[in-house]
Amino acid sequence: MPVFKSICRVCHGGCGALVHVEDGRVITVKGDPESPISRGWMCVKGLKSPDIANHPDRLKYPLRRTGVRGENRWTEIGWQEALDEISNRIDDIRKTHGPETIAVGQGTGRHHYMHVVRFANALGTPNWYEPGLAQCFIPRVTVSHLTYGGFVTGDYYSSIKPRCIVFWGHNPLVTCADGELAPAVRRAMTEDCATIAIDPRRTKTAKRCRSWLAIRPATDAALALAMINVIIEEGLFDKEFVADYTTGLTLLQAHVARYTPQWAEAVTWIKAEDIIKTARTYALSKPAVLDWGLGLEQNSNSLQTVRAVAILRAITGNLDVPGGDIMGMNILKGYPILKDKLPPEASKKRIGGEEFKLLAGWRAYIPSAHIPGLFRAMTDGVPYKIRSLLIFGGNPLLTVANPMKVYEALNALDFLCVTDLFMTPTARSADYVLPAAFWTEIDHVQGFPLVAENYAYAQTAITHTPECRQDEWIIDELSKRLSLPGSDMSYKDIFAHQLSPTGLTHAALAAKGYHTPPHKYKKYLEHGFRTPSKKVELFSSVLKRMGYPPLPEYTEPPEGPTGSPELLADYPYVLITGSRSVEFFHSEQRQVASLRRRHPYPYCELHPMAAEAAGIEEGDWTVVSTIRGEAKFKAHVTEDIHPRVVSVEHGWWFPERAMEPESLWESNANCLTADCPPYDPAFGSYRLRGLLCNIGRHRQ
Ligand SMILES: Nc1nc2c(c(=O)[nH]1)N[C@H]1C(S)=C(S)[C@@H](COP(=O)(O)OP(=O)(O)OC[C@H]3O[C@@H](n4cnc5c(=O)[nH]c(N)nc54)[C@H](O)[C@@H]3O)O[C@H]1N2
Ligand SMILES: Nc1nc2c(c(=O)[nH]1)N[C@H]1C(S)=C(S)[C@@H](COP(=O)(O)OP(=O)(O)OC[C@H]3O[C@@H](n4cnc5c(=O)[nH]c(N)nc54)[C@H](O)[C@@H]3O)O[C@H]1N2
Ligand code: SF4
Ligand SMILES: [Mo]
Repeated sequence: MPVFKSICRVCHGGCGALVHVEDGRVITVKGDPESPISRGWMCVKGLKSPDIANHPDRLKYPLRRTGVRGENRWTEIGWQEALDEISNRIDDIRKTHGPETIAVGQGTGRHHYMHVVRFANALGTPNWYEPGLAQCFIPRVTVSHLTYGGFVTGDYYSSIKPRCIVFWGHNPLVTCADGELAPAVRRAMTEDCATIAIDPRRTKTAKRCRSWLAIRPATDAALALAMINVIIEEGLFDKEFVADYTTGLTLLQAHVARYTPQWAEAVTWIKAEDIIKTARTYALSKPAVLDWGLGLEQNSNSLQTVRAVAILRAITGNLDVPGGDIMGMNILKGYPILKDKLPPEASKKRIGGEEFKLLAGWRAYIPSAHIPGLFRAMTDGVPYKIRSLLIFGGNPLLTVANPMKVYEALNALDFLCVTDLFMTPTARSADYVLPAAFWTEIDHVQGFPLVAENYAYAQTAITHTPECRQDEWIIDELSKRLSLPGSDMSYKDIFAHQLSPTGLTHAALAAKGYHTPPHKYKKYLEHGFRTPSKKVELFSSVLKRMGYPPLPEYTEPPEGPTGSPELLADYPYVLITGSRSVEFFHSEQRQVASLRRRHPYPYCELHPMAAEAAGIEEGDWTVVSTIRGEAKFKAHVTEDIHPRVVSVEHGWWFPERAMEPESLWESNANCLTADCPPYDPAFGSYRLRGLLCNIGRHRQ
């Protein structure tokens, strides 16, 4: 049986895979022991790739809607017909109403991510989005750039191992997020390493750590500020690095004086003595990695939370040292996203641009539209009506807050086109549905970890599902029909552009597997940090200029025991949503029997004390409610969660009951979350974690 080497992409990806093929179909997928990163390991989703690739429900032909919206009646059509008709509709709308009325959406971290951004720019619409962004990764990426001039990741690859790792709102042993693969993280968690997890849940990662700090959700900025206070007051900071390579220590010192560990204890629910101990351990055990995750971003104080945490790395001198937090090498040439093709007057029309400057303004890392505003503009027409949405792999009915509003918005569109692997609830509302290629069916070049790009790999299409096409091909075909700028350069031409600094061709890299040049440490010694002062900006000159607080501040979560005490009697628990499980990627794979058997129901986690108070037992169906709505989950009663916190899974729909409209809301975590203000003032992040909820037994 022929075996091909490739890289799994069921999640953000990165594990080396050996793909066994028979009659053009993937038969088995196994870990590639020669991968320098994953060394033969793959998670269960990756191993079950054949069950996804060959699933009978895979979309196989372009579909045109024949029934009313959502009725699920379609005609199979050919690609020529589909592409001609779709490009005609897009052309009509852009000519009649303006290109900004066409929104372009996609899912998280897919192979075609940058190609979608390129397409939106070429089309002349400022309104592209993906459901993470302000709620995921963009705060970390942007803050790293503002503070240090580049993105950082933990150095899990050096022969010098970290002596301390802090996992902050992050569970990489389950999530392998953004190319930080679990086996590399696990290898770095040696006996001599002081490992600390800051998380309201004792996760798989936390269970392997020496200490677990069960923080109150959305109060991480308070903890980070108190740790900065201890490190400065006790003189534990790296005096040489701080003096030579940072600006603003004196201002920072005065600013954090009020954020004492005693103050933070009341805010965060973590004892002052534990805060002091954690600060000392992190500052004194060098080198140290501070590995941050999504737990810091899904709240309305995301900028300042991520900034406070980012500063800890700099004052302890852990930046770009072996075994510390390393600055990305960015070994690939930047993707040609045709930024210059979006006229300035079009950029000004971006929804949210005036208000959320670090998400949607010109200074944003990749400017995108504010999601709540975008969906509102589909129904309300404010500031103007969004008439069309083209989605390349995204399921906003499950992954965006307030799905009932999203549903209303999708139905208010003149034109919706969705490209996906499966007929999702979102796709069912479309006018056209296009069948996407799976990861074994694509040609691609990718740098990893995402944004840092310290190594790279290439994929080639190994198998083929007859009428399925990779998203980049679909975009190129639409671009040609619309005569968009850049349509003379295909996605395959772009491989050479991306790889030009490496001297490799796509074919050579695909044959070689990974390109892992040695990491250059302390790059700042040559040309400083890429910030206006060429130093790490503890006091951010950019934020000051933009009118945001230049030193990190704590803001109480607007909904919570302190922010909204009037709600406490009815909603006594703090809610977090969306902690990942290994079997599923967001709303995906619920139709894959081998994975669903391992995780058949949506779960909520609650502490035995909370369960007892509500009369709930392990396995009971439980209703979780907030002031916005309710959803149903099976109870998992566990001591591995703070007694006052309830955690629910996100992304749940039931493909086996897809035609029952009510089933879409039944266990949809986003019926509980908040798409309404207040948002983070710079990113517009809305609240998916750190809300108030109640729990009760579900009565049939
Ligand atoms: N309540 C709550 N909501 C959340 C979160 C949370 O923690 N809590 N997390 C948020 C975060 S961080 C993110 S990033 C988002 C993710 O949100 P989404 O990206 O919308 O999530 P997915 O369910 O992965 O949707 C992707 C869709 O793309 C399809 N797909 C997979 N591969 C391909 C491909 O190659 N091409 C195409 N065209 N389609 C493909 C899948 O079948 C699936 O239907 O969810 C957000 N939503
Ligand atoms: N299997 C699988 N892997 C995935 C995904 C998936 O859906 N499934 N999604 C991918 C995506 S898009 C992303 S963004 C990453 C996310 O990857 P991670 O950041 O590693 O993971 P999460 O599980 O979303 O959240 C991390 C932890 O934050 C904790 N948490 C919640 N609120 C708070 C808080 O206020 N403060 C603190 N300190 N912690 C808090 C949760 O309990 C959770 O354990 O995972 C990626 N990988
Ligand atoms: S962690 Fe991601 S890349 Fe690795 S096997 Fe699992 S799904 Fe694939
Ligand atoms: Mo994400």
